[in-house]
Amino acid sequence: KLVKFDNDFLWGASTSAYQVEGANLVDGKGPSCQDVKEVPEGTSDLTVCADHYHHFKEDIALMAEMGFKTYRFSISWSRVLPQGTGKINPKGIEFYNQLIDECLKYNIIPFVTMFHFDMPAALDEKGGWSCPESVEWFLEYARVLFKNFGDRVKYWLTINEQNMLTLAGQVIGALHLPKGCTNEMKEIYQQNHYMLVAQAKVMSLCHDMNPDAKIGPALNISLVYAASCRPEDVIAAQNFNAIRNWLYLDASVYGVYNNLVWAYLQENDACPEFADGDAEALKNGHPDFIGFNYYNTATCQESDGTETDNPVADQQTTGGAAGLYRAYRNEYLEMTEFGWEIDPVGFRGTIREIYSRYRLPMIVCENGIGAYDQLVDGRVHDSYRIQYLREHIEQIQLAISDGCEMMGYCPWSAIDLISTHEGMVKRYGFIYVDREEFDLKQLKRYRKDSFYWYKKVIATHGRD
Ligand code: BGP
Repeated sequence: KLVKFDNDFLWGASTSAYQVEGANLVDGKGPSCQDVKEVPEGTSDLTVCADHYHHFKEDIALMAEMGFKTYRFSISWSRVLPQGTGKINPKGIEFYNQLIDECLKYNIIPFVTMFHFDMPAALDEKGGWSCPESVEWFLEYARVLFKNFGDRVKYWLTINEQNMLTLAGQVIGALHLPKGCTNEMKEIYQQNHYMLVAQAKVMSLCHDMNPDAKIGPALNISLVYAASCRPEDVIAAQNFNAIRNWLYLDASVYGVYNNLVWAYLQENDACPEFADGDAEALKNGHPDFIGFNYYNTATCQESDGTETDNPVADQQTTGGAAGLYRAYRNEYLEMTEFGWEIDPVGFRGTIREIYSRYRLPMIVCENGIGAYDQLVDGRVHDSYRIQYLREHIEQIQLAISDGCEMMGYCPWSAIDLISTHEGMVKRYGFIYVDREEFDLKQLKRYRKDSFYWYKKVIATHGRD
């Protein structure tokens, strides 16, 4: 029997600062690693994005019109601390104060990500997450956030998609290998370790400074299928599951390293070094909920000892690890225009698996379809988006009926913004941003068909 969505279910949507705000060097903001990286040909730079920085009132009014109960956005570290540490930028604090207050004006709960791929350039130059000091940098930044916004922000997300950063951080442009690095894998897992420790310490700090606030990770979690019922394929799928998903959640929730991953790291001489107090810090930090992004599933077969660069098995991660698993194209699944597999049923499976392992309430922080939307006579007929989201919402309802605790759903994205890889052509929003007539003062907003549809979904608590 299908269980209804609770009246307090948090319907909303997501954005991230560097992809939506624009104004990237305005009002004292320091550059982030995203601002200084070379803009790949055919994509868009970050100077304007959707100019949410100047349009946030209009944007939040549109979100309120859709009936949002929450808005998941991120704070730009270098807008608040232009050098990453030290001097605070008052204009940055003022901007986020206004953004938060604007949400609260409409009873929209701010759900705030602390770090979404945009390390301040000043810290990035020093090595970013490769520096042991990065733990302290993140703590200092967190203190500034909790102190300035903790009276009104009750939900925090630590690091967006730490697993994607570890598995594909160089592609995202937010993780680097220091010059002369000889053991790439060890280096990457050391950076991952600093992030895990930083996150654990920040969760503890949050509970100390704002006892009524709730905090959790925002990972990209997806079910991993075996390509067949051959036992070797099943073992390969378990390996990838551990490397892709459980490493991060086991560390955040239980404060321990996943044993399969630890064995894999040992075999490759890539175990991270623990500083004094790290093990304790990991144990002490506890999330109140699990935030996760879901776009698609992954499928694996036994490794034949070689690597494949098959890109379709998983959205952003590589084709496999020699000897452990090999990526496989799942022939049962359709793909988006951008080649991402679509798997609503796998969404239910993902939710079930997370819940049975960790028994914590969950919120979906991202889910959606990127497409070449067309604006015609002021309308965008994005029936494909409606279909995609409807099918995924149905699976959440099934998962709730399975007994899983779901707090909310924040598809990607509230409004069109810059895609991590494709620029503005790959759109996700309910609200279309017209950058065609590139009049930067205007960047006119249009309600897509999915806007009206989502409004109805929210008003009817999940029925449309
Ligand atoms: C997630 C990121 C987002 C977002 C989304 C869509 O991994 O957290 O920042 O961009 O993926 O990806 P893309 O923009 O590459 O289509």
